[in-house]
Amino acid sequence: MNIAANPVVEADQTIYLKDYQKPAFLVDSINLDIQVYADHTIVNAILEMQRQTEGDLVLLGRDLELKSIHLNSQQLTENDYQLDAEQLVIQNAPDRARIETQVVIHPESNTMLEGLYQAGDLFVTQNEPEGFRKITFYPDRPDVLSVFTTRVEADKKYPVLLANGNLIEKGEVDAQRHYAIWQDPTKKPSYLFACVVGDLAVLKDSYVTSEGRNVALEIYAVEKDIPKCHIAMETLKHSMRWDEEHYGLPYDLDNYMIVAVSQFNMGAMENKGLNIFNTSCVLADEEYTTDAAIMRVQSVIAHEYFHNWTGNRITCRDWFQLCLKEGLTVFRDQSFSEDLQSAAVQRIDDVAVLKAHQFPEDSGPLSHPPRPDHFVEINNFYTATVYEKGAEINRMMSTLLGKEKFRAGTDEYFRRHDGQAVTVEDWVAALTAGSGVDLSAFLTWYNQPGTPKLQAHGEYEASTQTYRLSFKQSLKAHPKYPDLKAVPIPVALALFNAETGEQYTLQSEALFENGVKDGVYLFDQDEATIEFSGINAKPVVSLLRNFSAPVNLEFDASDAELAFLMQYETNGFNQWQATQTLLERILLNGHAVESYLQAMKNTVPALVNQDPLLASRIFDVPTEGYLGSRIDQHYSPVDIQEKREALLNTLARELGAFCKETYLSLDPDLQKEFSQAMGVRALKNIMLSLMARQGDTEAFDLAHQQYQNTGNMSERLGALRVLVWNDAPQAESCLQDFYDRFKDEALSLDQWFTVQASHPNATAETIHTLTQHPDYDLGTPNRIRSVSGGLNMNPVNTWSFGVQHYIHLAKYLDEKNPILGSRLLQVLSRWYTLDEPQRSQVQVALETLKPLVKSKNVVETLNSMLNV
Ligand code: B3K
Ligand code: ZN
Repeated sequence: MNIAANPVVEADQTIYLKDYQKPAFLVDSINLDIQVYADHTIVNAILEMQRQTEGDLVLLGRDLELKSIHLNSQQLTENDYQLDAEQLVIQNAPDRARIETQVVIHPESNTMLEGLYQAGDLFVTQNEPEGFRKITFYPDRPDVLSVFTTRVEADKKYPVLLANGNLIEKGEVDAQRHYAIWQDPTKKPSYLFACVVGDLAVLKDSYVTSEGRNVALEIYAVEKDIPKCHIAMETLKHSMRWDEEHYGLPYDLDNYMIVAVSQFNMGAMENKGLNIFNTSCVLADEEYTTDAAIMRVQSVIAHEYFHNWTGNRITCRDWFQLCLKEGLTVFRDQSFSEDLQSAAVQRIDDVAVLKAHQFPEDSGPLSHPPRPDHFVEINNFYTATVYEKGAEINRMMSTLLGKEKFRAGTDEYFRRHDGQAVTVEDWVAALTAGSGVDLSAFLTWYNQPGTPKLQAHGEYEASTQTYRLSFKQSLKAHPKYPDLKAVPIPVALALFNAETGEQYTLQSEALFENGVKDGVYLFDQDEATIEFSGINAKPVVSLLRNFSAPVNLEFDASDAELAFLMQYETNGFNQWQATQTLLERILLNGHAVESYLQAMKNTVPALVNQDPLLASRIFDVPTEGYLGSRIDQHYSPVDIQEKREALLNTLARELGAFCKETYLSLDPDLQKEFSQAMGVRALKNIMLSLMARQGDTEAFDLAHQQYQNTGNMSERLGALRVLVWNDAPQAESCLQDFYDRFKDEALSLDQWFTVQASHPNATAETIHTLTQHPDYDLGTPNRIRSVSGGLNMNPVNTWSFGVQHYIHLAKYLDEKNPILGSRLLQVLSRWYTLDEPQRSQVQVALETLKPLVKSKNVVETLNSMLNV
């Protein structure tokens, strides 16, 4: 009998990419029989295994109570195998091995939300990356692909019994219990296995693929949430069409199911034909969820659907290759979202996330290459670097190739590798072969950490009408990666006539020889200079248009030139980028605020009518967290906050009349498109918050009216935020009203927690009160995040009383839910950049946590964080 506790990190448990070995045995098929009871679950498994290479037969298993094991019908005794907390090993196994096991597991007490677990009245699975080994003994690694047949049996009080593939049989066991048998025709790795047992309602639809396959679509949720599943269903159909049209990829099964679960560690999971979703990523309804949440639902639905090809049909050889499937799938879902709304705003939002999370991660103790070469706990590597920087690498290659060649490359990838478990090298090789362009230099991006610095310097020579642009790239030294190399950087650029605002055409033979093609220069050395001729006056230059590479750009453009770009740049992303660069100079380098204010006054009024969504983003001011990450020396969060507040107050004062006028003139109900209405709502909320900064009671009245007169969550929450954050007299009654309206709507109630936790003047007492509230629940990650995430919106609060909050959670979750515990602890990873005495205070708090935690997840994160 084997009951292993949560594994303790002993000795060195580091796993290295260089040690990869093929598994000795593959699995042709697996028959699973899962019998769910109230206080235990019995899992019978039959594995038909076949030798592929020399070595032991290794079955991975964790927290399993082994009842029996047979090899080719012979019962094995404890002397026939070696069993420890992680694996069962049979030496000298025959080349064909039929392994039958029976184990008992305990989903009812599984708080880690990994493997099979009970969430309220529902039993669900989460097996990526290594959860399947908590269900049965199996070679639980992504390069073992097998055909799964699953029998699920449970009490009839759970009418829904689901697993991957097609339903081939269902029936009664007795008066009390029933069963269903599912077979998945496509071979898959165990991390894509899923099953669900519960009492759920279903929204049904169908879709006919480009090949004429009729696919039954089903979204399962609790009855009262079914009306909130329509947007997800429409998005699913849209994604299916989009993948056919853009990548030539049709769906391959007769059904596609999605199940909404309220207790889930991340956003969603792409299990083959049976996605499991956090309710926050599937339920979308203007009354209960915000516009931002609706956009997220659309992107996650598309993301999981796109995994069917990039991840499922072609999977990863090992977990070091995680960014192969995640980076490519994020790039695909970002492109999909760019088609749904303003492409510029989608890019702005994606880059804002990259800069706010990935850049700081990559410059701190948790920095790692998009494809790491070692890890202790793979769950710690579902990071912004793997996902977001991984996506940027694909975007760079696609920018360089252009649409047609990129498509030829992806076609070749799917042609070569369908049904296989592959590596990043395989991907780049297929793209190269299909497009005819050698992309092998991009492998460097996958293999080294850090955000490259790109320095650019321009010089204009009037006598020859020549403009010269010099580039230099560098990377900060990294102790673990001494051989850092130059990377290929596609620099999308435009030159503008400073007098007329017109753009120069950049199509000439000479430029082509310089390496500039279709407005993109591929800079792939340490240093280089390019020349533009026929430029009749000193131009204003816009670099990295659309953020064509994930680098830190240092370009000596003047503030006036940035202000010019805010007004005349035709690329919406770079228009926004110019505001952000200017603001960073004002906030961090003491530049004067005037050119920014003037440019805002020149730009915004026209934009408000043309593109309210873009106008709303032009009001972005870099977050305190991002600004902190841009300071090289030690810094004080309070200083940054004061400067940022002062800037916002100036903006509010200068644009006071404009804000009010704009607020009163805009009406989201007059917009036809969702994305337009969303833009108007976003802009109105910004206007309201700027007005309220002046302590203007009229602004409070307007917010109060907005709160009361709307049925839309973005409007209601925007108003509530303004009232609560400014301690308006109406705040208390609106908070109470919000609670009364939404106390039974978990996602809306999460917002109620967040709005209070993110109050700029929140205190330890505020957080204590929220975490003691009867609706606070340590078993529901969304609820934990609603407070922890809200608190972290204010770094001043995070780094003062917040430290104890995160440390306390990490300690508690270390045992209960280490995946989440490790993630929350990472909020503190930049402690070493603080001024004294805060730096030492946080360090002591982290050191104190060290002897108190045991899980690989939290221990690895804590060790890395302290090792700076
Ligand atoms: N592949 C899953 C993530 C699994 C995370 C495990 N800790 C969701 C996604 O990226 O689509
Ligand atoms: Zn993914």
